[in-house]
Amino acid sequence: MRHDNGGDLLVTVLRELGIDTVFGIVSVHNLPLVEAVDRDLRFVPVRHEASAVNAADAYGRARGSIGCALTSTGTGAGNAAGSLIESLSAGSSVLHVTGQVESAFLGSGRGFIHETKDQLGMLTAVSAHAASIPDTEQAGRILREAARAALRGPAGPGGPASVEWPIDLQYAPQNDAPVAPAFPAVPAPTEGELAAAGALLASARRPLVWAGGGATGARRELSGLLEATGAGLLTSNSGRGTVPEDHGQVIGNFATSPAVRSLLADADVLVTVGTHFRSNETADYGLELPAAHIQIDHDAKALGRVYPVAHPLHGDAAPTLTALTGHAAPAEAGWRDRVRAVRAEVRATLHDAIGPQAAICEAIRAALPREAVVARDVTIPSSSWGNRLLEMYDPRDNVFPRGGGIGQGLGMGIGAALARPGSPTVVMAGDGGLAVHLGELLTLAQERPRLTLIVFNDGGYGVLRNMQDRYGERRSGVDLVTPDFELLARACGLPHLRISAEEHAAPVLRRAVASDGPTLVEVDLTALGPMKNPFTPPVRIPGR
Ligand SMILES: Cc1ncc(C[n+]2csc(CCOP(=O)(O)OP(=O)(O)O)c2C)c(N)n1
Ligand SMILES: [Mg+2]
Repeated sequence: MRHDNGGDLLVTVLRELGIDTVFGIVSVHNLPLVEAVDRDLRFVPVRHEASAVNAADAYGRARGSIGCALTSTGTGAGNAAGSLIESLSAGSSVLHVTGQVESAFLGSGRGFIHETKDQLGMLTAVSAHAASIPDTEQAGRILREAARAALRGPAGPGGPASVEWPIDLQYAPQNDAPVAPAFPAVPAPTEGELAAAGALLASARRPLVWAGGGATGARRELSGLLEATGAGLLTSNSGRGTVPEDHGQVIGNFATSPAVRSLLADADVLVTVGTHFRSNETADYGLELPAAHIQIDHDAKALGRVYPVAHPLHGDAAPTLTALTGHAAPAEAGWRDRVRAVRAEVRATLHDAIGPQAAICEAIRAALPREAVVARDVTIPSSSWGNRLLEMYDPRDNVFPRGGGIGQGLGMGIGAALARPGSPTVVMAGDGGLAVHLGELLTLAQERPRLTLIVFNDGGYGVLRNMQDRYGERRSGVDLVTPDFELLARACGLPHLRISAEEHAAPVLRRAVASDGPTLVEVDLTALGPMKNPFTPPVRIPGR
């Protein structure tokens, strides 16, 4: 099939992927792509390429599929790098298409506009897959292969895929022979491995399960295992919502809490599914887990990488869980109740510890429909309660930077809100994280999605301020000038509401979430009052 130019071909490929909205910044090095997308789909002009990738990433996460970002050559592609690192860390699916200088000048060092040294090398370093389009015959194949590589699934863990496209080739007519890229074989454990792991599971009297982001495709299967065994479910942050968090056996993202540590000490078998055991979720790998450990992962390298494993099962989560559940037996009497009690205890303890912020947590949940995205930047309210206490019922609603980089929440929220226009989206951001990409307030004002942006304003990088206070160092680099958010919102044409006392939370959030457009809700943390103890992050300070 012949296409008039690269833009038309890109639209064809995006339609195959179910993508209707693309994020980016227009440039002389992507004009044909942006024009075709704007004509046939929806092009969202964000204000920084990093946000284009964040928005595309969250668009994919919110739909359980893939998003697309368009950037320019050189600085534009470089600006995207930090957010590609986030997507790489998350294994989330982004097709990033960027420009390149005219093919005649590639690598010539003549200073062609936007030319950069080894752009493909840079993209290779920050993407799961990177490729250059060399001619007008192979562009379709290369774009489809990139999308396939980006998608999580039997083919691999997924991640960002970057494609650079010389501008002369973008303008040229394209020949396309659509062929679906072949999928490699799905790994599966052997019958013997399953039987041995199954025998251990059958003997379990006090079982626990731990689910990570690799389990999110196995929602039914995971629920089935909980039902058959009476096991409690711990999750990483990424695994949240795989089984809805109002299920009585879901303890959730509380593994390092004292009550869960003692539950883990009493458990006799642990089944883990698709998790990295990241440092923040295992107290820097110091958390103790049962030795009778069955681990399921479709990445062979993950098996036993962090914790010793008695039964490594190399396979896809859903079929492997189904096979394993066939061997399961009910836990001892009382274990299910113990799990429920721990579930209630960890929640009550955290609720109490966060003081007046608990009212905001409750008000967000009460204002939102059951299925709605809550995108979270790296701010104390996210790290303390947003990542744990605020219930999630579907992993697609649970959007946060898995690599922990600040500044990505608003871009992610915009992408998620445009991916799911039928429901409201909430963004939780700190004043510091929001400032990183403050320009995206203008994207918000322009696109007007159903998005409530909650800014937790404490006049600086609160979490680092707390660390410096706690460890007795001077305050360095943590106190920030923050804007008058009411004036700022007005300047952008955004409604502004304020929460400065617990009793404001419910009415303000109800009103913001019910609106059919964006609202900036500022939480005045000084007026609201402190948490019981200043929050510090779960990181080890070397030497202390
Ligand atoms: C890209 C990046 N740069 C720096 C950091 C270090 N960092 C982590 S949290 C944080 C403070 C964020 O401030 P704010 O958004 O206001 O949230 P608060 O801690 O005040 O609640 C900083 C600077 C980071 N995580 N990511
Ligand atoms: Mg702050």
